[in-house]
Amino acid sequence: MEEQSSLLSSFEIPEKRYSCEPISSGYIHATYRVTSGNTPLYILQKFNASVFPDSETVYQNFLSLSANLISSEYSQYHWIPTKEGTAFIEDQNKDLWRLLSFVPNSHNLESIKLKSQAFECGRVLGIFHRLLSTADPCSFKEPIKDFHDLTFRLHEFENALKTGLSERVQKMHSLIDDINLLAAYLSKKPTSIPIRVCHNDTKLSNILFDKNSQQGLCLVDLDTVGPGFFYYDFGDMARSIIGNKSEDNYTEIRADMNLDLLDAMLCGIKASKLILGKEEIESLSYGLVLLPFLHGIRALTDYVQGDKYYQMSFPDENLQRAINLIEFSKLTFEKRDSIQDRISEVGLRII
Ligand code: GN1
Ligand code: MG
Repeated sequence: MEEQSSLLSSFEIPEKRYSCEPISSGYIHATYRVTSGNTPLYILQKFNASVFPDSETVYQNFLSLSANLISSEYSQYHWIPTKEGTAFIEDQNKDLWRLLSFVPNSHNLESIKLKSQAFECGRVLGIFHRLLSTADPCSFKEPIKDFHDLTFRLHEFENALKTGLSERVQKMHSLIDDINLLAAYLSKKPTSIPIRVCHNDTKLSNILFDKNSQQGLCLVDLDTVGPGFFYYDFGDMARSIIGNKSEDNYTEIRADMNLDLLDAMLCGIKASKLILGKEEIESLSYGLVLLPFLHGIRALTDYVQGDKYYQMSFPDENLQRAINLIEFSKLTFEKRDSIQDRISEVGLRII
């Protein structure tokens, strides 16, 4: 990790002996935890500029967010500039690196076991949206165009089927019926939903908890922030909380979900005092079908195109992940009515 340690001298931080260890979760950037002694202090990342070609937009969005997310938790999460005052440094290979603060005494969870944890996740999501409810979504540029746009993602997928690796198209064939069924349902998009500033990557691993109190602290990994619908952030978080099987669990167990955890997450949103519109509340079960589907389709598109987008740890990872995600989307599709009933019963705050 010498290369990483030497990069640190370019950033505006105290001169100390730091060590860097890789963090393997995350499919886009290469991430390292920077410690001094046993204390984690920073997150160093080799930034994936082919996924985020407009790195300046990512930085500007982070600054705009920080101006709106006024709370003690978010004030601990910052982007540390270089000694020259820039957001990134470039190494000899022209790769960009950036440094973020490690929120003190925080950790993230691999899975949710307790209702109290699901409640905290919902509360963190609600606070994020409440703090941003007066921000102008137009002042946040989309870092990746059409990121959660179903029509665009299906179009990419269909192109991949025509131009991708034919032996891989064969291997994924058994998923096509489910994809068609879900795409038909999802094509009737909810209407009259206001555009909000959304996080757009609210999965469980992006939620920090306090190590001692186990309280939820904040959402991190803000690169995908941009205009969107509340049901995106709800659906992405809920899918990663209530499922019995994470997207990268490649064991044989069947997908299942725990609706008591969904209730708890909804109670957390209610406790955050976030106010939603009636149509937004009615769109939440749709979001819980949409988000796993979108991630599944994207993983499958990448699989068919030869694994160019996501970082992989083994050869068929994209296919395996897509199978998990599409299976989960189908489950939430089949249970959509009881899911929406539970949502209504919680009595979220309505405008
Ligand atoms: C990517 O790298 P990571 O894990 O933060 C992806 C998300 C997906 C996720 C898979 C920019 O995020 O959309 O949810 O993989 N981010 C991008 O869970 O594509
Ligand atoms: Mg991310």
